[in-house]
Amino acid sequence: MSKKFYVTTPIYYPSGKLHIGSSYTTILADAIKRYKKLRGYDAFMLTGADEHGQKIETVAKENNKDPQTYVDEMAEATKKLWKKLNIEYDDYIRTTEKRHEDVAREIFDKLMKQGDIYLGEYEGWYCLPCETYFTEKQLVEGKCPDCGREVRKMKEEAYFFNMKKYQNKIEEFYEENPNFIQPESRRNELLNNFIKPGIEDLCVSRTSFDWGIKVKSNPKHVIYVWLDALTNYITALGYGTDHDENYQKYWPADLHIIGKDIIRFHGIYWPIFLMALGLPLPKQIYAHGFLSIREGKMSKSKGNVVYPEHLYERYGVDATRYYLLREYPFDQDVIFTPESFVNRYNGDLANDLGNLLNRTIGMVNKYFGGEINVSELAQTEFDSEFETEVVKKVGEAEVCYDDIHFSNALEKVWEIISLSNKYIDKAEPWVLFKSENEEDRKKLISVMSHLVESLRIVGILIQPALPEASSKIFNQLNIEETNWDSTKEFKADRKAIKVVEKSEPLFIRLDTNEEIEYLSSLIKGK
Ligand code: ME8
Repeated sequence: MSKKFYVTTPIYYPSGKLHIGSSYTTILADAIKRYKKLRGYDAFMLTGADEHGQKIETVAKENNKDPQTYVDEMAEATKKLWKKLNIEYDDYIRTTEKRHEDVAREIFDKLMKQGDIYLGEYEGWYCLPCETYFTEKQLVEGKCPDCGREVRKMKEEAYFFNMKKYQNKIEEFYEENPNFIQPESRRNELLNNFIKPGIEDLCVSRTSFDWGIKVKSNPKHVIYVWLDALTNYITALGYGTDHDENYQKYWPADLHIIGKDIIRFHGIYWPIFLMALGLPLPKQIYAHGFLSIREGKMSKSKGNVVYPEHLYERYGVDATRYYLLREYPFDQDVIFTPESFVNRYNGDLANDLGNLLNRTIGMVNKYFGGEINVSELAQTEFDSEFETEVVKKVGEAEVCYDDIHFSNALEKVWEIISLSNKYIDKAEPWVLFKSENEEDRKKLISVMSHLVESLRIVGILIQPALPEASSKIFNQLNIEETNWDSTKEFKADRKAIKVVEKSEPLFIRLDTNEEIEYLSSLIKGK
């Protein structure tokens, strides 16, 4: 039986349209799932929507909709977006679904019965018009940080989770599993700033609003949105029901992908909830940095948000995926700039990769009428070095993919592309073509078959990130052998070559100034 790999994204709040930040998280999860599938894993990807809570209730009201209608519409729109971005998720969980609500309610009940959740009193600064509690620290000059009005100290009955009980257990777990949180800097931050100083008990119910899962034994309380939301990772798999095959097969998650904003919930509370339930903990959590623009945070009210539609409708899905996966460093924030987008597109995609394919197909047609019998090839002096270098880069790319360093993995793949373009310049096929010598003709066959083989390898390596471009390469070069392991051996005479008559450009070159202007207009704001 093949090994399994379970990867998740956060379940996003449907409080507004999703921008390219959340698209990145989802694209990364999809690329990882595709990669694992290529490596022979039985890979399962989960995404979904976090549909309860006061914020959603309020936004629905602002849209003159009841919350359920509002979240239904948002879920449809989000699923459409993921389809457009070629996200191959296996399940889409919504916290308003019965399959989730029933199990989340039981989980809360169980935790209460076994004494992990107790009834206490919540005290904080309450803003009446906003119906929200704030801590002292959150107040701005003693007033509500949202509306600026007076707040008053209020108390209400609330349930709490006894986090303190798990203090030692979680610390031990962190010590024993140093790779649990990636990148390491975030792990250390969490451990030193939040865990070691002492974890406070967490308030896990609210009585101030209605839109949520009601506590079974005390329905004036709704379950705190994070306890509700985090359990999605197991409820989606059928945990706690009599059809829990997916739970049995896929849990524990191999990787939760999240943004750095929600690391505390995933790195501390989620493992503690699981410990309390006696369930295995996820194997790894990867928290990526945040995407912003030069001016700072993208913000709807400032009107300077880049939505994924802006990119994929104009530049294609693969270019959008490539940009995000290539530009995002593993352990830092990233800034979206019009210049970097256009450079990546024109430089990496249109010039380097697009031209390599285009040139190769053009030459096979011009020199051989589109078909070559590769059994007649004669090595050129550049071949063996080229082969060795490509195989080395394949190995390096693989290590990066395994470590979820996608940007570095793609960098390695582009090094293969660059080696291939340099190989053309060195081998000078146009000179070999002009020669009357039979040996030169055989060398020309070798050059062409080396180029086709390197494109075959590139086509396989880019599959997780650029699924469309990859299949276009395979189609245009008539390539059948596309399994990952076949990239480890450079075999120029794999198969007789037969290419399309005219190559279809993978990426049409952009007018740099025009596109920079277009992209700049998106982030100029109101
Ligand atoms: O937090 N850059 O949902 P959410 C990069 N419902 N990524 C970004 C981003 C940015 N500027 N903005 C958002 C929630 N993200 C909860 C999650 S999970 C059990 C519950 C991405 O809609 C990033 O992945 O606010 C971040 O963690 C997530 O969206 C937050 O999404």
